[in-house]
Amino acid sequence: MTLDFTAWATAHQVSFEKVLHDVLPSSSISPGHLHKAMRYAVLDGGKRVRPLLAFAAGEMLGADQARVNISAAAVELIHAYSLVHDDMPCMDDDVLRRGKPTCHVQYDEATALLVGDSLQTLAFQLLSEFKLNDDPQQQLNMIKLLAQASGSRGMAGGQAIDLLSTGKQLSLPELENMHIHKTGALIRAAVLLGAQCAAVTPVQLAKLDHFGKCIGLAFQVVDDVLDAEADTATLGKTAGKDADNDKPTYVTLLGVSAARDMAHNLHSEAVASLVEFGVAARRLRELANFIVLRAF
Ligand code: GRG
Repeated sequence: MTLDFTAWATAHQVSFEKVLHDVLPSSSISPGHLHKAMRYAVLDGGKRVRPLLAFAAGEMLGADQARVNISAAAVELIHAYSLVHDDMPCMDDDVLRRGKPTCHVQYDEATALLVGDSLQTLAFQLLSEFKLNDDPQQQLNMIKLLAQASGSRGMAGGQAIDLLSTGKQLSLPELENMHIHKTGALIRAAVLLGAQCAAVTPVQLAKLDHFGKCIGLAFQVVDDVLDAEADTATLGKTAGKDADNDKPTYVTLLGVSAARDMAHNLHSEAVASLVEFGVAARRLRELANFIVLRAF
């Protein structure tokens, strides 16, 4: 029997929690305070969208589940680090994340900084410690991919552009450039890292790359719509933050209705790039639906 999407996603979310539990250092190991804070930032929260994308891509191509677990964990650790640093007073200065106090509020700023640093380096430790592909060159490509996606030409660079853009009027291409880096790069990497645990062809990788790019941008457009429309309790983070911080968003630039249209168009483009995978791409299609339709 094939599981419906919710059952499939829930099963993965539950088993992935155990993977994260195992890869994070125990709080009984020194320095226990830092390890406890790392676990606080990663465990028991989040939709795990990036890991689910890695699982969907990996399963579609017949990848070994244990290998995809490690790839997915590496991406989620980078994501968790970015949230911890983004919430700090020197950046977004937020007090609520995943329905609980942010890391620097629960602990302190210095600990939050070290949590982010340690989660980031743990991600690369995992990618280099475990065998993820029979071809060592492919595994090196995976490490490079995550480094590029999270560094100054990826997520961190997007965050830098974001910080500079506060209070400024950005054009649509400028806003797109910011989000392709800040949010899109890691989502794209999640798809590709899941796929690269299998023997994927360059043509397949290019199709998945396009899927990841479209869905990564759609994710941000939807996030902007939700930020403008949903309440704090529903989001588990402070709602209306972008407007309060005078940040350019798809909603401020286009209005809610056109932002939704844009998300729909990106969704269609993403799904179109899965055609050659046929029914095997079912989970990726369902995830695309989930990412975009959560704002409708
Ligand atoms: C600090 C280097 C550095 C980067 C920060 C990702 C990021 C860059 C900041 C997060 C701020 C933000 C709200 C971005 C918008 C989209 C986004 C990434 C939302 C959070 O991701 P979800 O919705 O969160 O997947 P959960 O909690 O479900 O994992």
